[in-house]
Amino acid sequence: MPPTPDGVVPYPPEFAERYRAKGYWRGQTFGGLLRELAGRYGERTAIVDGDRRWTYRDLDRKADRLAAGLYGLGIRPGDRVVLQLPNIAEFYQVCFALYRIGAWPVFALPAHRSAEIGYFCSFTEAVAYIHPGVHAGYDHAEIARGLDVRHVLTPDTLPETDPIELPGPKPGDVAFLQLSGGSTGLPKLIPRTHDDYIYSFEASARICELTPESVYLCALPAAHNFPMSSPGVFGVLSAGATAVMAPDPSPDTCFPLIERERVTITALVPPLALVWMDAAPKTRHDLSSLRVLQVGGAKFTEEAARRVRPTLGCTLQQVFGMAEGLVNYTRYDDPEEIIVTSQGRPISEDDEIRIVDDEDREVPEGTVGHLLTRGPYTIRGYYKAPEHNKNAFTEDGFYRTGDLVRRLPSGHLVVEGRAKDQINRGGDKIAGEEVENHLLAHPNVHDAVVVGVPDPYLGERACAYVIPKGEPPTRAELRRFLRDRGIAAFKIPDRFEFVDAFPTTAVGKVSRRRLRELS
Ligand code: OOB
Repeated sequence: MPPTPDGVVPYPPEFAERYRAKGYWRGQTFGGLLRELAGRYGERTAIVDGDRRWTYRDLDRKADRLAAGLYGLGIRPGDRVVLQLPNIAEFYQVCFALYRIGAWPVFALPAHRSAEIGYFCSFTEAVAYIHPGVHAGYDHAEIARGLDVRHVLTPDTLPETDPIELPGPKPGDVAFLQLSGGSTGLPKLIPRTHDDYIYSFEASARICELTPESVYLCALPAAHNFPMSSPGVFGVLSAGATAVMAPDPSPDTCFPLIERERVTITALVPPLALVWMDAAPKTRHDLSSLRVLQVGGAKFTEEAARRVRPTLGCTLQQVFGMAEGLVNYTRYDDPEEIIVTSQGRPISEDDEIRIVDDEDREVPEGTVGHLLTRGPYTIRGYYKAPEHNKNAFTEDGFYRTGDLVRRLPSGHLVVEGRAKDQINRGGDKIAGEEVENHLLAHPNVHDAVVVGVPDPYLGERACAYVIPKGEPPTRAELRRFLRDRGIAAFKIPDRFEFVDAFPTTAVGKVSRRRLRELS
């Protein structure tokens, strides 16, 4: 499918029709959904943030008031707004306000700095940047100073006014732009529609058996797809349950919250799950309410997976998902062996899975191959990226995930590795090329390649191989240089190695594989 003039590749009509006919896309928008929920669960607690407790009605009203205020500022349907908020209640107020207008949030992570935010603003021609002010010791006003946007807002300056009638978007319209982990130069943006996203988190909430009594702790950054929709806070809200916001994911912060709010389910990346399992036996806090620990974002080792039940006394649920769409879950009633050794099976019967060799031929069942997927909540193209889309999608619309998997007879997928040039640093995704481009801007760097090297705690760490020129820079200088370029701290390589030349492949390209093996 060719992209529409707004840079979005639509679902082909015959697929859209099928997804609607099968009831996956139920023709609802985020704004309409919140109104539905406020009607059904009005006085129940939707969001807990410190001492603040917002009911469903509070959230609905606050979204209406902010939508009116933002509209008053001139924010219109289809406008992009770069949103960089941490785990606070206003995150959802802003989301729903923009959804009600039909403006698109662009979900930046709290760790992003001026390089990333500047790029998101210029690439999407954003009209506004919403930031937290000083957060985790960093003043985001610094980023705002360098931006060319019409409005800069913080939680203290959100313009609430009396609600107005807004026509609102259609269910098939794009609701927001999510970030891809990326494997090439700059992060790609992922357009998700109201219809497709609502399906993915409502179905996830059913798989996770959420009820109005469930209490979800949002410990990972709220802007990430995992705590947003798998089932995440949106799935939690769709079930009339309660979301508790954790300012950071440490046991010191989260264990008291679990005890105080009687949390039943939460989601972590593997390195945090390890930290929690170390801390749990020593804690004086009562964690007995916790029924499910979801782990995903990166491969959870079988050895660690086996320790979840004995140390935390709850069920492990492995989650293998991607912001582009497809999400796999182990089910609560799966055999323990499947839960600890697989990364789950897809949400939907209409998630099409192909496992292929380098020539796109299906591999024999049970062998490892490239995972391709297509389905009712997987995108058909990145935003404004027609050239990149030619490689990232097959002609018939399958997304090339870049993951190497094999399938068990039960349909569960086991992630065996990755074919894309992406570093997965404990769930934080780094495109080597993006960091290389920054390093190449240094006057004493002749060439640089950044690869992932194995790490027992994070799964992978980033290592930069650098060919210096002239006066060789020190490691500290390169770290400072990258920080001054304004990139997120998690992208700054953990290690720097200076070399005279890079190993090459038979055709003379730099061999990332051989560089990885060097370390
Ligand atoms: C989640 O989303 P993204 O977009 O940050 O990253 C997606 C990539 C996948 O393609 C895969 O390479 C890796 O992250 N990944 C896993 C994994 N979960 C994600 N690799 C091995 N085992 C897993 N369980 O990371 C994401 C989105 C929604 C739910 C959960 C994770």
